[in-house]
Amino acid sequence: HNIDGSIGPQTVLKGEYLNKAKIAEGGKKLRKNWTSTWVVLCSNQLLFYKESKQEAVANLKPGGKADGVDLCGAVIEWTTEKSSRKNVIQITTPTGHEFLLQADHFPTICKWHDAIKKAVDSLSSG
Ligand code: I3P
Repeated sequence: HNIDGSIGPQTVLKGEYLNKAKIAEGGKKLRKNWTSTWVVLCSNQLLFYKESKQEAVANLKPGGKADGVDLCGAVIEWTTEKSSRKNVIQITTPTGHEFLLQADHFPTICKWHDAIKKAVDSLSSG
């Protein structure tokens, strides 16, 4: 995010509805609450929108607001322990934020895992 909390112009790599749960913030465990969220992968961050895809797309313009996670230094991994659900990936940030993303359709979440991993890897090598 920019200094004013807005999102500047950036490359959108992928956007899709996924189930999302934030399970820790700043290393502190949170009560799990799964919500269907429009998730957008940009080159350096993951954005979460509670509203519809249309509103999310509109909000990508400068001045738009979204809940986001900086992918620099993030760790992305499959997890079978953090949820009773299937097809769950976990994203952990260096600041101790932990998110779970899930889709019932395995190929869907597989593509997200690979795309996020690629984004994280290119940030560390760049
Ligand atoms: C949670 C809710 C979640 C579940 C979580 C429960 O209960 O059922 O769906 O996570 O399990 O604690 P509540 O709504 O009362 O907070 P999963 O669906 O991912 O299993 P957990 O405590 O084992 O994380």
